[in-house]
Amino acid sequence: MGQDEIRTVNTVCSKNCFATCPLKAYVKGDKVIKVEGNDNNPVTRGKICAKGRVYPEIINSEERILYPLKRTGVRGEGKYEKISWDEALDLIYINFEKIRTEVGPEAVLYYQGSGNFGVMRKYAYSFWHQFGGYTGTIGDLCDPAAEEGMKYTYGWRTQNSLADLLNSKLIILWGGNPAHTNIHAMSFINEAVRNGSKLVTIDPRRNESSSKSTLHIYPRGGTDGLLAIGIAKVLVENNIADNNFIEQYTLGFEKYKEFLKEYTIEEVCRLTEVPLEDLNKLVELIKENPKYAMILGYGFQRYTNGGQTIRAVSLLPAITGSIGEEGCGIYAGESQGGMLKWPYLPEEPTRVRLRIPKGRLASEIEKIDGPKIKAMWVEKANPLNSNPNIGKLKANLDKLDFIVVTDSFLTDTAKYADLVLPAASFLEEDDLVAAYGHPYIQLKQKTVNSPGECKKDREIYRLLGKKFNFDMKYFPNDDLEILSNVIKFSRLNTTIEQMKNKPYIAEDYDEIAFRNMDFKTSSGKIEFYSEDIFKDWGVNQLPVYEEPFESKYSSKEDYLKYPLQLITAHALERINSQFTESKRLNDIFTPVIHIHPEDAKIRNINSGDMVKVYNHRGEVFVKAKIVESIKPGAVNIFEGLSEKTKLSVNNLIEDMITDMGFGTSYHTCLVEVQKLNE
Ligand SMILES: Nc1nc2c(c(=O)[nH]1)N[C@H]1C(S)=C(S)[C@@H](COP(=O)(O)OP(=O)(O)OC[C@H]3O[C@@H](n4cnc5c(=O)[nH]c(N)nc54)[C@H](O)[C@@H]3O)O[C@H]1N2
Ligand SMILES: Nc1nc2c(c(=O)[nH]1)N[C@H]1C(S)=C(S)[C@@H](COP(=O)(O)OP(=O)(O)OC[C@H]3O[C@@H](n4cnc5c(=O)[nH]c(N)nc54)[C@H](O)[C@@H]3O)O[C@H]1N2
Ligand code: SF4
Ligand SMILES: [Mo]
Repeated sequence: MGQDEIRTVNTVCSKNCFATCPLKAYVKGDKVIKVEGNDNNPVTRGKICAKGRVYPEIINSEERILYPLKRTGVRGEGKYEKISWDEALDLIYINFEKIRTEVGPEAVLYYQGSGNFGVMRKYAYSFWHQFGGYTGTIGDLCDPAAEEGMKYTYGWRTQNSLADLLNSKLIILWGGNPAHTNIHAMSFINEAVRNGSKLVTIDPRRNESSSKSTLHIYPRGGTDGLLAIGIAKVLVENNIADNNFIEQYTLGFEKYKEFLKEYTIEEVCRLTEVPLEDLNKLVELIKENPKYAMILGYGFQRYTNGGQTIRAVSLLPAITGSIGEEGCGIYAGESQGGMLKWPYLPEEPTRVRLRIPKGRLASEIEKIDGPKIKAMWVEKANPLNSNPNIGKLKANLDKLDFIVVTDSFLTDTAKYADLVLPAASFLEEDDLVAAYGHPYIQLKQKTVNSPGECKKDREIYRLLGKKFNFDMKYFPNDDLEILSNVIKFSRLNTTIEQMKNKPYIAEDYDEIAFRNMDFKTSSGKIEFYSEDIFKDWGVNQLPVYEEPFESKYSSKEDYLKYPLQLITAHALERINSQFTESKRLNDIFTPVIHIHPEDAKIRNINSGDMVKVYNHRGEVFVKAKIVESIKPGAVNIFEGLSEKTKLSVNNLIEDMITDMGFGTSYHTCLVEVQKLNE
């Protein structure tokens, strides 16, 4: 094919995003010149977001790292010299072998983030298992509190198809912002509303998805569990319940009913700061439409009480039997990811130490019992931006002997590495990607060769396998052959050839979740009362409300100094810490802090003023934007802003975890805001 000819390649956006859009990439020579949506998936319907459209700019960016880099300056300074791959592999070998033999393999912390999804992520274990062990992380920065909370309540997480939202008369969107984070869900919500469905949104911000809602409830951050208890109390006391459903399919309702009596509505309204009138309006809507769809976002689980909150909220539909039919149910995300089985896993060594919760990385890296962490391998992650308590994390990373980061860009974390390895971009590799916002598994096809000396993570491990003299049968070299074997091993009824044009969906996929009322809890029922949750996590069997660990009531002294609750929602123009290299996106995304007029007034702040946002952990500087749409007492800065812009919001946030699942409690955070230059 001539250099001027343009070819198209069907591929997939494998970023950590509910949407997982199939893409059509236009390639000229060895450059991707344009990306658009592919209409071969009935959920995504050819639509992509602005981030998808700037991929050519990102993958052809001049900021990309093209060669292995060895640090020459002090950590964080970003001074590096170019070295060869041979030198880079030698450096890794010398450092890792020394640590492995002198201290033990657990002294190496292997840290994998969510920068890029696909089954190929599992290739890493061909190396780490043969290394004899490692220290790994548990839990996640993302949604494990919800996963765990749902597991003890419904057995697992699944949802009706997004298209089934069109059958709903009432949609409750709770703590989610699909206009930013799940564009296909938002399309279906908008369509449902156009067809007459009512939308209720619940968020301390009237967020970007609430413009069409008939009712918006503004709870105080972290109090949604209590709000759900209040709603349940009014529903139950007014007998707005499906007693047959409760009898047949649930466990522990009598105990739950008694438990509801321990709360008064006055107390619920006082602590959640939701007016009784709003709570009653929502109850009225549920009374009119007892079968409704409830979409659970991830925002309200990012508190120390996140798991119990998910339990309390997700139990509401069970009261009116709003499960297992058309037009109702809980949308909590889904994935066919578990269907993809990896055929190349060496036996797990005994010295794997899975101990560090990602959300507590800053503290635990130092505190861990047994061999101390001496080295760290960071892949598809940017912990010095994405994880909480960056100040502490930096101090602790500085104590390590050797840090390797594989990335395409010199991120805040890469600047702390001793060795930075140039990673191929997600469009330069083949993979199979299972979505978590729709039920399809899609083939991501390589579009172009990587520039410079960039390598896929998988290739890097293969080189290391050779260097360490490991068993090479676990390091296969042909991507399409690997993926073919994954398909066979996972018994998917498809082939690579078919997947080039058609996404895969399991034959037994059901548009209606729980149609057969098959709840995979111990009792086989929806559990209002869970013995297992007490046994496994030591929390109450009932979804008892506990105040978040850092709040106006639980940390009164801090509250006097830092009286605003910080929310760090996800931005439209970012996927977490990614896309900061796009000029086109930076031109339309101005980092700001959203603050309510009342809070701005007492601080003499006007829109556009530079302010300092601070607490005892750190400070960031940002422009103020006064908005009526945020609750007084709360402020919001979108997460994922890099240190380049002096905006690592995670400087301000404690590394605390959720009550179950080892999730991260990002929004459990008090700050003060001060106008600069006064
Ligand atoms: N454009 C874009 N899309 C993304 C991402 C991205 O960064 N950018 N990230 C992806 C990832 S990794 C994830 S996990 C998902 C996240 O997807 P979402 O859950 O939709 O996003 P969040 O912004 O975390 O939280 C949603 C909302 O929760 C609200 N919130 C905060 N505290 C509370 C509370 O106490 N109660 C209630 N009711 N609401 C609260 C926030 O104001 C926010 O509007 O999005 C994915 N998609
Ligand atoms: N304050 C606050 N912080 C948050 C959140 C919040 O709500 N508030 N949300 C959190 C959530 S939900 C999540 S999921 C995390 C995500 O945080 P992370 O797991 O750190 O994920 P990303 O920021 O998406 O990407 C990390 C890095 O991966 C790199 N990368 C991409 N593809 C590849 C690849 O194929 N190979 C290699 N080696 N590198 C690659 C990117 O260039 C990027 O630098 O952030 C969290 N941080
Ligand atoms: S970032 Fe999300 S919405 Fe945008 S193209 Fe990728 S998967 Fe689609
Ligand atoms: Mo996430």
